[in-house]
Amino acid sequence: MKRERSKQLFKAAQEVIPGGVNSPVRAYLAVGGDPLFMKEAHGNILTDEDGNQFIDYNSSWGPLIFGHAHPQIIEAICESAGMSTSFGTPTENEIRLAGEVVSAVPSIETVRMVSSGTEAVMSAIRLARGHTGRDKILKFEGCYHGHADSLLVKAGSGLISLGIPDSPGVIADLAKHTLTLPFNDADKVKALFEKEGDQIACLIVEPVAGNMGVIPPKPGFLQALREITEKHGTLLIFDEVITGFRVAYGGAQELYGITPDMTCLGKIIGGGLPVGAYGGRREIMNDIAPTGSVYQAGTLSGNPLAMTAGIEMLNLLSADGVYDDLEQKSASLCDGFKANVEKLGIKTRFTRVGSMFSMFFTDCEVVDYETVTTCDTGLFKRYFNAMLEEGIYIAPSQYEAGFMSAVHTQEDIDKTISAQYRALEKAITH
Ligand code: KE4
Repeated sequence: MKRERSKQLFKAAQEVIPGGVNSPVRAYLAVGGDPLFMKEAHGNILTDEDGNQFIDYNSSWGPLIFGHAHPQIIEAICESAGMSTSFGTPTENEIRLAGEVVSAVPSIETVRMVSSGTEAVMSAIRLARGHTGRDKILKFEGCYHGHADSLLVKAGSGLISLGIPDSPGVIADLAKHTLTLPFNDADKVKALFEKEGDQIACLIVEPVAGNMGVIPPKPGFLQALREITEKHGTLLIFDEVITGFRVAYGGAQELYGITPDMTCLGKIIGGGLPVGAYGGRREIMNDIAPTGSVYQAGTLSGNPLAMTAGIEMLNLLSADGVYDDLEQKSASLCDGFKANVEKLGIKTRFTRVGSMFSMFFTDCEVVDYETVTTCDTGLFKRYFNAMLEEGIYIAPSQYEAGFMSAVHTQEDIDKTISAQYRALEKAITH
């Protein structure tokens, strides 16, 4: 596979950008080699700067559930851009997107748009602390909620991939207010709350963990979090930046029937443009400026292009049968992968919730950070590179999710399954 142009670009990028990338996971540190520089993408096909083409299962880390450069979304963005790229004033499309989010997501009565998932979570945490007057927050090891200081404690995604669960620069005086527990262990949550529940402002959780690879909640886990937080006056925050509009139109809270106090969104609701959002019950959200005194602001919050892209994306997603189709395609792909690893006798574990899925190179049941770190990351590294050679693009880390889109065809899926067989054969023999 030719990689000359990407190599040249990576060299040039490192002169002017830290590590040559604008986000660490893109640097391929977990899988080796120089990162591929993409030139364009249409539907589910990526084309890199050397002209190599790939069937894409990374989906820009989740937002592109209707594939790249969807004509309806692009047309709407172009029309919007022609009327200005930003006003810094309220616009009608902010009402339209907020209205669609409010009607779709059970916990949200009002919602504030921001420009990234990190900003959404950071703001929700500040609001929870302001609303409750409490300082402590609880998160789960291996869950990733963006890079706000309070959340860079035993975090997932790029931090696990780089083996740095905590980040330098996060001061101890702040980190000490962030409590962490193993994901999927309700008993430990109950015990902690019995001790200090009255000091905990919020519990934030990815209802389906997507930053340790995909780890579904154990039956009853989310219900237990809801009951325990309710009992202690702690706000339950679902970080649905990945799962929002991914696992169901109403997100994981619709799928599992659990209503949190606040929800953070991102990725899909921006249609690939920079958006984040946080919302919840009116009595909580009214504490946010200008109605309340908890401050949060943003020059490009509610950006007209991002609002337009989000409106079109949710328009596409709200059509009949979209989620049934995503379910069927994702099941077909994962069944094919399972057949491959069985034939080759490779110890793996599979997880999947709707169109987000993972294959772990381990023989241990993966339920939390500790069990997920039993994976053979050396085998994953060989597998990732063999998949690239076969024209299949997956996330460059064992600890990220795979995503199916509505524009993958059965032909793409069949092609992927046979390509994966060859990639696995290569990975286990080197
Ligand atoms: P952003 O600030 O990256 O838009 O969102 C942060 C975030 C918050 N919550 C969850 C559950 C998330 O998964 C994320 C970001 N996800 C990672 C990939 N797993 C973004 C990729 C990257 O860091 O480049």
